[in-house]
Amino acid sequence: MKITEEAEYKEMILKYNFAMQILETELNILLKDYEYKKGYNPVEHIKTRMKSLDSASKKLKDKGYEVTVDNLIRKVYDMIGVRIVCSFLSDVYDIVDLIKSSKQFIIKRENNYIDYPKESGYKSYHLIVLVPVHLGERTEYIEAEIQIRTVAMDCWASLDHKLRYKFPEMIPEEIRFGLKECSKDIDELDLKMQSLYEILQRYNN
Ligand code: 0O2
Repeated sequence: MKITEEAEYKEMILKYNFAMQILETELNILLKDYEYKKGYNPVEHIKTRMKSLDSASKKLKDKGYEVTVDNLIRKVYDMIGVRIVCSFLSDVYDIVDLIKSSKQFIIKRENNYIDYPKESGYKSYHLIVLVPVHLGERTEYIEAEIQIRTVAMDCWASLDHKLRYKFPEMIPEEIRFGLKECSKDIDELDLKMQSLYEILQRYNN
């Protein structure tokens, strides 16, 4: 994928890399502090990535926008993406509250796709945050998307993602139906695991 404003794109990526480092550091501090205070680490794993130009360009085109640096900045909210995968449902909400309580980010938008799943069956909690990057005298606020979900939701999303690659035009109806059924099964599994976790906590107390 070609972008004509090469210098602007390079400058944008430089700043986005700064923002990604700031975001990673701040999340690390928040989560380590939480673990120290609660004596419990709610995170199974974290993945941070910068969206490729190809993938961002495709997203712009799919939405009917021209591929320009300005549109990458204004229309692609997840150039920087962080995925936090937790063991239990309650961990997801604890982490959402933790991030919302941080003075380092501004919460621009939140999408609760757990209580309100997407049509596909996709479930996850999304926070779009603004990360302040101090560049000499000025501060720029750079958008990043944080996805928080359980291991079970992550497993579903990973399969769905693979199928979207396999069937770029349209996932066959029987597979789409199967995926929606799996999404409901995952609901049940997460609720059962949550109950077991609560019983375990009672034993610990
Ligand atoms: P990738 O490859 O994961 O980066 P909008 O807010 O509606 O203007 P956007 O950004 O599509 O536009 O928002 P949305 O719907 O909240 O989706 C953002 C990201 O959530 C997606 O990024 C996916 O990572 C994930 N997601 C949303 N819906 C689904 C789904 O049905 N299945 C899976 N597997 N993931 C989903 P990208 O850029 O689409 O993909």
